[in-house]
Amino acid sequence: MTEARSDEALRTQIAAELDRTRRRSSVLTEAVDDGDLVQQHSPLMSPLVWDLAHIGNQEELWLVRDVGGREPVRSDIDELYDAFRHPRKDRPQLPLLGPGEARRYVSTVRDKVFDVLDGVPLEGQPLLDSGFAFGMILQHEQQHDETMLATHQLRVGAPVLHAPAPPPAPAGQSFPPEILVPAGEFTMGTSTEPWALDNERPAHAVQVDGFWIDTTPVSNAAYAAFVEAGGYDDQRWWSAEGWAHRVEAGLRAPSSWQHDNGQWWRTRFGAVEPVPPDEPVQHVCWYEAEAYARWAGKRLPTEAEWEKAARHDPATGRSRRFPWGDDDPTPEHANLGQRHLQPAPVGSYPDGASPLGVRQLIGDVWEWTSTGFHGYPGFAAFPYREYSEVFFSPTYKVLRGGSWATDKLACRGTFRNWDYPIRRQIFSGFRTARDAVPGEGEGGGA
Ligand code: AVJ
Ligand code: FE
Repeated sequence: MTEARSDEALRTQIAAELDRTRRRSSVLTEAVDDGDLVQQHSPLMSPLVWDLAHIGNQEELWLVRDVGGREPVRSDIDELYDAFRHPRKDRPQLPLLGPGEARRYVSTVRDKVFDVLDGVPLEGQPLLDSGFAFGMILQHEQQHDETMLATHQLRVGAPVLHAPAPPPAPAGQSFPPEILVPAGEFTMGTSTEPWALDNERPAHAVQVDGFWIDTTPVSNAAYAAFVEAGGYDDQRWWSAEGWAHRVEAGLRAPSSWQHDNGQWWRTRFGAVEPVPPDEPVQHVCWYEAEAYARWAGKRLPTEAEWEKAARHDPATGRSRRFPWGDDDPTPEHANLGQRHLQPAPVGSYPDGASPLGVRQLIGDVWEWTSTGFHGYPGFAAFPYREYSEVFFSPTYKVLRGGSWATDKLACRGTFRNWDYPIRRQIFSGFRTARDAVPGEGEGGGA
């Protein structure tokens, strides 16, 4: 491929991804009426109309003004859509753009962005190399699409979003419940993935002791056993902060579960249905995940353990982009991109397994790790401190792997998400791990 050809291909790809991503944002904001768009469905979330105009405002700031060097479209509204100025709970009271104005605004910005994309070099400075700024803004919109979906899940009312259920897990397969990852060094993070965000960089060697990790995320059936064994009433399984939160928030089961007529039901995007036993549990907070793990005689994996399980190839010693290799995700690898509106049953996606056979690390549910959000050795904020650096703190816990609601561009083996340990409106689940006993995990590396 000549350079001119590959530059052209990159521009075409960026344009296609911008269109594809905006179609999803449109579905999520056109599914409800104007009243629903401006209303706050939960104090944890913004009104959907805020997310929409905020998507356009970030795009304007970075691509129209910074990369494109163009005049502002609307410099008067920057302050309204600055996430650091107004907490989510206060956003409905702001003089926000209305639904029609917000739609016109994002489309005016987008027209200018296509014009900028036509003329700007996609190399020569870090913000432009490989189209990074466009990749960053695409991922930003996709992240807000996932946030808007969490708002839809909290919204009360008749269902407005529809999608086919994921296919059942392949019949007749067998796999061990947990997998041994031998001790040894691996490469964590990346210095080469073109659209990786600052907190994923740089690549660095990490020594990891041998450990066992669950082959799949923890299922609803397994989690219900914890609930029914009285797990929410037994302080032994909870950390001090976890127990205090359990009591104060009155937690009894995952968010959206109710027990009725001898079985568990859940509300999913406005529809009430039995909790499917084989699906990964979701809408649990870090404290619940921690308590379940302790009850099960396990613990949460560290972030390094999770990434080693997901990326390390023992045959070559290198780290892959994804568990299955370096190829971009397809529907055979993982449940991503809001193709379905729920996780796939545990044991799905054998083609997406890691070299050692760990499944469903990418997609389905975000997985809580035991690790606080921090910068890797050699971290440098890029292109702005407010994406990651200002959140580096042990009070934010790292989640990995993306959910069924995460776009394939906004998720990879190195991608890091974070949230407070009490949050569970996100599509969060987990898997458990335990130390290898001496002798089990030795000799695999070093
Ligand atoms: C990476 C998901 C924690 O939603 O707060 C969106 C992504 N940053 N706009 C968030 C983000 C700025 C971020 N998370
Ligand atoms: Fe944002």
